[in-house]
Amino acid sequence: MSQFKDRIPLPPMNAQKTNMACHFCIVGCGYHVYKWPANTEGGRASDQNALRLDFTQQLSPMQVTMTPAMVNQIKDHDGSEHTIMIVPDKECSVNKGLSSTRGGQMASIMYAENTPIGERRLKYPLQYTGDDWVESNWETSLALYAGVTQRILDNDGPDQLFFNLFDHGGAGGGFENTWATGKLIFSGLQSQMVRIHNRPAYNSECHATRDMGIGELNNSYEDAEVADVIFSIGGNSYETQTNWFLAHWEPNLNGSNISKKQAWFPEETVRRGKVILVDPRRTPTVAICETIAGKENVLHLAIQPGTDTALFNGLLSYVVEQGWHDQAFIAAFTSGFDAMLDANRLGLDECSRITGVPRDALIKAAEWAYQPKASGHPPRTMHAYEKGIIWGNDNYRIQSSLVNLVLATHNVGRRGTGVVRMGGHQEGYTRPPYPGGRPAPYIDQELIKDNGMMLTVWACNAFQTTVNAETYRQAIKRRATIVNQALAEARGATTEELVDIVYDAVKNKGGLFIVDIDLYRTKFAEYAHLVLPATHPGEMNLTSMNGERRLRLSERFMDPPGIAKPDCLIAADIANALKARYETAGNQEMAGRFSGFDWTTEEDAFNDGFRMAHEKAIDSQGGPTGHLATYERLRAAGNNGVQLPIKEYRDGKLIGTEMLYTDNRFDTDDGKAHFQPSPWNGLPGVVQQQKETYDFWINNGRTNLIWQSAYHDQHLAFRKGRFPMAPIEINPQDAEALGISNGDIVEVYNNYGATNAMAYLEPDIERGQVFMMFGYPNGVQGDVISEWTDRNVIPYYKGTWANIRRLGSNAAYLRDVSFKRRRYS
Ligand code: MGD
Ligand code: MGD
Ligand code: F3S
Repeated sequence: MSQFKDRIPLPPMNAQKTNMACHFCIVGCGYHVYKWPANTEGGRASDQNALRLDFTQQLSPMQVTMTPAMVNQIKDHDGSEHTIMIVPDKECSVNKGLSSTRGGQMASIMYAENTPIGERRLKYPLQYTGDDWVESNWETSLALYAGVTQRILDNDGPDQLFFNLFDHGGAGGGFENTWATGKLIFSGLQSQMVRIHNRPAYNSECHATRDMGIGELNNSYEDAEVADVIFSIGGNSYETQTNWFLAHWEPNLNGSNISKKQAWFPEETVRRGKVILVDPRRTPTVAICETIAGKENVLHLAIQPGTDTALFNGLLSYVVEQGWHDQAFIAAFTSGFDAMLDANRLGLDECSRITGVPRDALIKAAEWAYQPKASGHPPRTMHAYEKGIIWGNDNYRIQSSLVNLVLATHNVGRRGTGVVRMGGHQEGYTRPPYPGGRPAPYIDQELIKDNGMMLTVWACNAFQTTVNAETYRQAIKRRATIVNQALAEARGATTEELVDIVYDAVKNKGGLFIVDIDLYRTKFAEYAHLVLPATHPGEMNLTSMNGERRLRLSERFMDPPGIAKPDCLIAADIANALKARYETAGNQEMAGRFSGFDWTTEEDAFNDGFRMAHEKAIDSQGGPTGHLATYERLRAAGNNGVQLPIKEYRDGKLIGTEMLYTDNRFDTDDGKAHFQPSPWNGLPGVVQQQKETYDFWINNGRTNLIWQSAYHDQHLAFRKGRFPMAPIEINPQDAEALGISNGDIVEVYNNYGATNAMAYLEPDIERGQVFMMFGYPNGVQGDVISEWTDRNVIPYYKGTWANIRRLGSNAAYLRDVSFKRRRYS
């Protein structure tokens, strides 16, 4: 935490200045990092500080965004102390100088001694002795890791080696780290028993749209600025992709962008942007859109949970009846339209009955989004979706229905359109091909069924974030304890003897040997046997791309805590340790599988992976010219980076691609976009049964202030103080019926499990529904979610019903917590 409470120190003119894309959400806002010797400061005159702003006079509004949370004091390994400032970059086209409540605190979450974050960051490898933790070193830890791995691999094969593994960009991801882990696990170990950090199998969140030929990040943020209509489905963008919303939706919705639209589309009728939001909940985003755009330009379709497929099929059927589909485009560039329409046709009355959306509102949505404009041109409608349908009722089917509607109305490949994920993290995927099939194995269930001997948990925490989480935790804890009991008997054992002991416990007794690689000792790590300390952006160099495929390099500017290492180099260390063991054993063939990790820096991993990926036909969106991106060129490209795929390197600049599919060639074998039948089919059986049994739909997701499982936030008084427990928003009338007041602790329970939360009375929540923050350390919503998945093992996180009862209140919470509404009204 900054030592400066009364003022913000200014960076002196000679402060070191580097680039950093915010490592939290997909938007990847650009920031500058200033670093200078502690106890020196810049002056207030514009020629005395590195911001080059004149603080001797009142600055104009929004000239700079700068708060005490953007400053911290750090110490490097050589003992030198520095002040750091991380402020948003005005020249970055992504955020245009804006920060969010999450990114704006990046300086505060950097490692600094004598702060809560500093105390809790992992500094050294930790080893469990069976009943206690001891600090260890890399050599001993890697010897144990490689020893157990080798024993299992040789005797039982790769499918006994399980992984919970990140696949994204930003912190705990990035091209360097996905490549290194992929090369270790898929090429070296050749295990298919891998799940992704946020879902229980190795699959895509967007199988359907990809199968139809459309990658999920196909436009630019600028397209949201010039769209006639933004059609937002299952997203709460103000809270979850904040600066995409503020810097790009808002200028369209508040009408300030009309001249830009006129310049882009001189032939067409242009108007202030309208927004349609599909969400069973009246989200803070809906409320804010009404303030920005005026209620007359906002249409909130408060559908019944899980009925999006019916909505899109109904809209499509109506649009075709009206003749608003693009027949020429369909004929020339797509296939399967007629068969799809036959399967999906749904009358407007039936659509209204299923979705609960009034017929008039359905017609209004269709007219706004698809009826030709006065100039005769079809509207430019950008469709943006996120977890409300990705974790919705049958991911594959919903996405098929959505993309069918988009294709029929040609809302892809034209500026001002696009059918895109709003996104979660930044992207940063580049790996050798996954060795398993599709559907991939349901890893959580395999572990619950006592399969697998070793589990590596890498930059994720399923204890707080998976489905059916209570059952999952019970299984893992039970199996971890079997190994603990064996380890507790080992006294004075060498590493090889420990390998024997662990192997016996996992082979013959049903145990599970667990290794967690993280920044912190998480709830999951508490049940691990080895914990390895990783670094995050700022302590390492890292490349990622944002939601408009913008590739940037976040530069290392400080040393990591203790002997923590970048994930890519941890993966390399593991590979090298295995290689050495196989060489010692005289097994050159196996040693060869772990070769090619002679890296010393993150840049080596980048060059081996992202830059060479094109030659190995790997899905990195780097395209055939990925090799053009070097660290040096990315450093020069700054926070605006380059939008992948890169077209060329010309005049000292990387030239990228703003929009995909402008040539109407899609990512299929025949180059055509493929319609897919996806008729409405109701809720899954287990979920329908819950709905009939319990009183409340337990809707769940994110809140502006908290990032994911709160891995940093839980250590920050400002965040934890705001939410001491997972908040659950409930309608005041429902609350009254259950005797619940603001701040009461409630239990949420059903046939899968039970969890606690803290009640917030919120009139915008429908009766019979609640909204609970997911993944919190103090109240895990996943405990009450069923194990149901779609055909590709994508879960239905948003679909669970349960009962709620009041447990009581906590006087300290009541004293400290604010119950002010979070909605604009
Ligand atoms: P995170 O908090 O993102 O949660 O689920 P997880 O991925 O399990 O976990 C990141 C972990 O990595 C933290 O422990 C953090 O300390 C660590 N970490 C951060 N940076 C680094 C790094 O650089 N290196 C290493 N080694 N570790 C690092 C999130 C998941 O939850 C997501 S993304 C989604 S979309 C799902 N959403 C969802 C939902 O909507 N509802 C419900 N009920 N459950 C959900 N679960 C899913
Ligand atoms: P969620 O809150 O998970 O966030 O970003 P979002 O998808 O915007 O869910 C969005 C909405 O889905 C909710 O408002 C919910 O009411 C709605 N919903 C639930 N069921 C249905 C349904 O059946 N149909 C429809 N149409 N909607 C439904 C997620 C994104 O956020 C992700 S994936 C990550 S990893 C990041 N995490 C994150 C964070 O942890 N905190 C903050 N503040 N921002 C984040 N940004 C990213
Ligand atoms: Fe960070 Fe920008 Fe998202 S500041 S959390 S990337 S909106």
